[in-house]
Amino acid sequence: MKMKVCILAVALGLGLAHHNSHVKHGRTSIVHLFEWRWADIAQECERYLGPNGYGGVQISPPSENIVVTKPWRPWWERYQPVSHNLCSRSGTEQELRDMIARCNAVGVNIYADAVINHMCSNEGGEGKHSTCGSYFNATKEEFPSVPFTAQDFNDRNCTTRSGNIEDYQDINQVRDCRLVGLLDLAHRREYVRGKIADYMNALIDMGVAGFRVDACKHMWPEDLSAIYGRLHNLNSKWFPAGSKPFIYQEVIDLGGEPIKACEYYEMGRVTEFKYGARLGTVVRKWNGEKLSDLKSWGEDWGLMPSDKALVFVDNHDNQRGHGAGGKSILTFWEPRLYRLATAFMLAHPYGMTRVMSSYRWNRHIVKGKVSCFKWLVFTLITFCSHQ
Ligand code: AAO
Repeated sequence: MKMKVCILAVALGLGLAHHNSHVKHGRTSIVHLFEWRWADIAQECERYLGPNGYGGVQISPPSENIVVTKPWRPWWERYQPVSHNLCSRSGTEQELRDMIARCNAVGVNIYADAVINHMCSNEGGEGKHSTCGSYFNATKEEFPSVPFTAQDFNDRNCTTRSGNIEDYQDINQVRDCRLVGLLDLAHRREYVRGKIADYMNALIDMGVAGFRVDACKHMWPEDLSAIYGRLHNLNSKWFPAGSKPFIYQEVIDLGGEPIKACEYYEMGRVTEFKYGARLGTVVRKWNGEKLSDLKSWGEDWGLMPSDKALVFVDNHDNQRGHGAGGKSILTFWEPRLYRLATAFMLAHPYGMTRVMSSYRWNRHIVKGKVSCFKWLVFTLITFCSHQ
């Protein structure tokens, strides 16, 4: 059954057109500058990344997103687009354009995080609380800046009562219902495919070298293939004529679900989540494993083929308890083991490697909430036991 699924994907695929990262000077790694501002990324390319041999940067989603206040602005609002305009907390369209040109000039490629599976949450309300001030109405599924209207969303194809994904064992739900309430675009529609391709092409024309495509598990491979097929070649000012954009697709496949990473191999690289999870167990010396066991590291450990994999020790989700990976994931909170794992990843020839550059946050705020909760429970129990 597993083989059948993957052979079908190969038949639908576009060959290996989108697997070349176009990194310059034989470089092999990229870095995710999570939530960095465009102006700072430009400086970082010139001052550090170029001189130190980084091949590229994954930038945070550049599209306009909803502004969430609860009461502070969460990082994850950037995964709730309301238009394809290019202004965000990272900067203006002009700053984005300037950064791409300056990074390209020093041989550092830019890969944009493309959030194309959905728009904002169904609870996003109505108004202009968006990063460029564009009006939208999430309740009515109206996004006039694109424009998308209710018919461009998947509601009629979703069979769950809530409209959300309720069971990851049901492929139709995973791809046609809403991921945590995010309004799910109907990629079967030519119009929707065209609008998404226009957005990605605008970035390609500006000079990006490719994309991390968000939430690919939640899109049908044939729809993605149709969208990728509409993409322009890279800008010949910086890349050889005829170069196709590099694509790496976020698919979380740790086993145990019917949707497999291999369904996406032929369309681009795929994020290998088993890499960080498994490397974490070895570096932590769980299960009695030793670093020397890593001499067979790679496909022999159940990882996907090296030329299909985009690998990382941690990512922006699992370093802060979102997404998947589990307790073995190493992050900057454990600096000694994290450095060790990152150094191993960079030295080892498996996969295309991505380093994480994030920021520190105050974990005590969350701990404070837990403590308050515990205190409340304790008080209630004490109170009730005295009644
Ligand atoms: C926010 C709020 C939500 C609210 C929503 C709408 O947090 O409470 O409902 O807004 O108002 C990010 C944040 C989300 C945030 C969202 C929108 O992480 O918290 O929601 O922005 O603002 C799934 C997807 C995967 C996705 C991941 C987070 O498959 O694509 O969830 N990652 C990307 C981005 C991420 C972003 C989005 C997508 C949305 O990287 O930053 O969300 O654009 C299983 C499945 C996975 C699934 C996980 C989590 O994993 O396999 O596919 O990921 O569950 O639901 C073991 C298993 C493993 C399993 C895991 C967890 O490890 O082995 O398979 O347990 O059960």
